Amino acid sequence: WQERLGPGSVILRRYAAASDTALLAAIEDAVATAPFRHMQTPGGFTMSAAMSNCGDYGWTADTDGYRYSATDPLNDRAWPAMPETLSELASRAAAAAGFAAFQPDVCLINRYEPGARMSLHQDRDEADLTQPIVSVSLGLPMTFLFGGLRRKERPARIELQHGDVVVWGGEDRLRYHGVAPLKDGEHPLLGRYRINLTLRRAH
Ligand code: MD5
Ligand code: FE
Repeated sequence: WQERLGPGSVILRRYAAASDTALLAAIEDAVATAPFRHMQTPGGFTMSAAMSNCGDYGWTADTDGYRYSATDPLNDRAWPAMPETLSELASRAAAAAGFAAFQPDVCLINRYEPGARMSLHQDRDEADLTQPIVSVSLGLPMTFLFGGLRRKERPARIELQHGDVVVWGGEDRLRYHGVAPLKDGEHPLLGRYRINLTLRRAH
């Protein structure tokens, strides 16, 4: 079932639940080549979520800034290819939310353990901000912080669970957002982790 969050954003509850084992197999495959790592921010902090990517590009952060890169800075090799199960799920979800013909070229894989969080930020490293972003939550439940177009606006708190997919586009594409510190727990498939897949069109 669908819940509208804003003019351009929709939660598709449990949309990815039936594909969970296929998605996890695809993630395991990707991180066998491009392992999870904690990136540094330009401000000198270490991100608490561990990250990897698959697709034509990968999102990276280091002390020089944020960018999309065609190769993994850990080994200078191409990122693992994006599995079709992933790109197909994202295109279908985007279409269900009203964005036709979304073809992601990056999947950022974020892995949170209890206590890990993501502070309020905007996603603006992509070339075409009219393209939506599709995010898939797997594992432990979490509280998503959905803010406004200005950092100072107090964010709404939205609970997301295993299998929930959110499509963010249109007027909501540049909203400030973040992830509250993950609570401890045990998920039958993922143990003490939440994994978020963020599918985007970078170029
Ligand atoms: C997460 N990841 O749960 C989120 C899911 C990131 C990130 O924020 O940058 O890796 S993507 C949530 C998102 C993307 C684009 C716009 C909006 C939310 N929004 O307008 O709220 O790991
Ligand atoms: Fe973000």
